[in-house]
Amino acid sequence: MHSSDAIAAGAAKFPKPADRTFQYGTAGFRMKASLLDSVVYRVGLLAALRSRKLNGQTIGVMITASHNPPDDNGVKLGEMLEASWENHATTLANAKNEHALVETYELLTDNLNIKPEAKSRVVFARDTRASGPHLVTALVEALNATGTESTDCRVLTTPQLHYLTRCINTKGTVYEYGEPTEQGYYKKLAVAFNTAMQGAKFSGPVTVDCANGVGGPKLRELIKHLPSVSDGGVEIKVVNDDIVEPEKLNHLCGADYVKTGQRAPPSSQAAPLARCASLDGDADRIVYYFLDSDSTFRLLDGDRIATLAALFIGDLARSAGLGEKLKVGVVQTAYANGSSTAYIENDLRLPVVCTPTGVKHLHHAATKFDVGVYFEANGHGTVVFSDLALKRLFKYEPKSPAQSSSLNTLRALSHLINQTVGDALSDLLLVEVILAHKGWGPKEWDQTYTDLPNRLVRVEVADRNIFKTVDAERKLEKPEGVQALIDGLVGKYKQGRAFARASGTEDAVRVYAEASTRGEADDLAAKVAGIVKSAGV
Ligand code: 16G
Ligand code: MG
Repeated sequence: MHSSDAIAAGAAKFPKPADRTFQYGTAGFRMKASLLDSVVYRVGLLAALRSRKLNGQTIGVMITASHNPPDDNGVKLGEMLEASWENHATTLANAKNEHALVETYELLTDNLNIKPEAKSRVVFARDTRASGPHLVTALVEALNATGTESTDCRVLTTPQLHYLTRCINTKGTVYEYGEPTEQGYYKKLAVAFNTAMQGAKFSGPVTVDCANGVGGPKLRELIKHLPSVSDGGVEIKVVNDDIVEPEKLNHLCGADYVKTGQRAPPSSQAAPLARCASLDGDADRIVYYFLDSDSTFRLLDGDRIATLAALFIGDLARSAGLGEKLKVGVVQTAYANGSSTAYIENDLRLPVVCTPTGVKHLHHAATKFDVGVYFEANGHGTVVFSDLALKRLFKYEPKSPAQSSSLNTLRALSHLINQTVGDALSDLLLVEVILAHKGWGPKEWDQTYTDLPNRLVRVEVADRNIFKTVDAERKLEKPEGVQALIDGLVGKYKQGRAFARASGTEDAVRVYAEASTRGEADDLAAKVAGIVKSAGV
């Protein structure tokens, strides 16, 4: 069959719901799984186009809705798409029937100078949601219709799929990333972890809540590759790893539950001062927390992981003799607590860059540093080493045993930390390594600086799209006059800071405020929310 006939025939099996308009956002497409058939089919077409455009480079496609409820699902390309390709995704998804779709597909092929005869290759995976296997059939239909060579990697975490894609695309080059298998992923992490742990010692277990998602079985698999507790390994207690009952996914557990509600999952049995961590539904996000001696809940979020990593890596670079040659920098968003930014700038003496929300913005900014540490407060993040930094790191001849030991740890970290995207499993091991080296429990980690009290408010308005931001989302440009009102308020609060931005994933505007006391932060947030509400009607 001619490919356009095949594409039309496939599309007819997965018709677009007439009353829906879809948009490729920061998290790809995400919604009720029952609405996604046509969208996934069209993302399959997009992946084929993208791969042909890149001369047969392998493209990853992930079917997941991360921290959303079990009935939702979503789909996104593994790489971080440029805005123009997000628009192509949106255009394909909204073509109203199979004829319009074929027309759009052919138009894109022409406009983007894509050679229809070029090879296209896709690898894909899904999380543990019940709707996953059915959506995979829509994806496969599109890949077959476009003559794409595809590999079904079945159930994986999002970062594992990113890992595989990078391994495949770098195989046989100087940038070879690793063995392109799931086992290869565990082995790489385990070897790096063992090396990074030399000279350090664990105290006590870490309990990891896996949100009843794909992180559960994958963490259990990873543990099999790590040294046992009797051999000095870290004791990882896995909880909330039920993937048999799909309705349990992200229910009363997981990173989003913990971060949004600032509370431990009700299932948590951890004793005071014991380390706890929660992953999200596709394991690309992690937060830590603990109960203080008086049983108050203390969150160690993405800001804390970033500051811990920047502190440790900055010290290692200096003690390895590479302080001048490895410039460490930190990337945050406006949601980062003001105290964390002050700590990085004033105590760690490292530069901080602020970007708009969304992993791709942070990732991009982080690649500008030799070693770029980036985390969103919600726990998405990683540390990226530039090619030049890696070259310096692996070429450098240590001048003393102390330099040599720091150098070994730093080299191991460059393998342990997932370079493709934030990875909850890799980040977990990174934090464990650092705490073990420093001999710190969660309390010592928490005491590095004191968070400013803050409040996040969700405001529903008639049309959130009228709220336009500038300056990395820290200022509102539109509606006109609103920013002046916010500025007028903020000035009245000690250490006050507030901003409002339209959510990219929900139909609402989010308001963030912080100030020197709980009462002031709450008051400022409520007043800014009031301003947004009146501007949004
Ligand atoms: C998406 C983003 C996440 C961001 C969140 C903000 C990726 C992979 N995910 O989940 O980084 O924090 O959106 O949500 O980029 P919001 O726009 O609703 O506040
Ligand atoms: Mg996620």
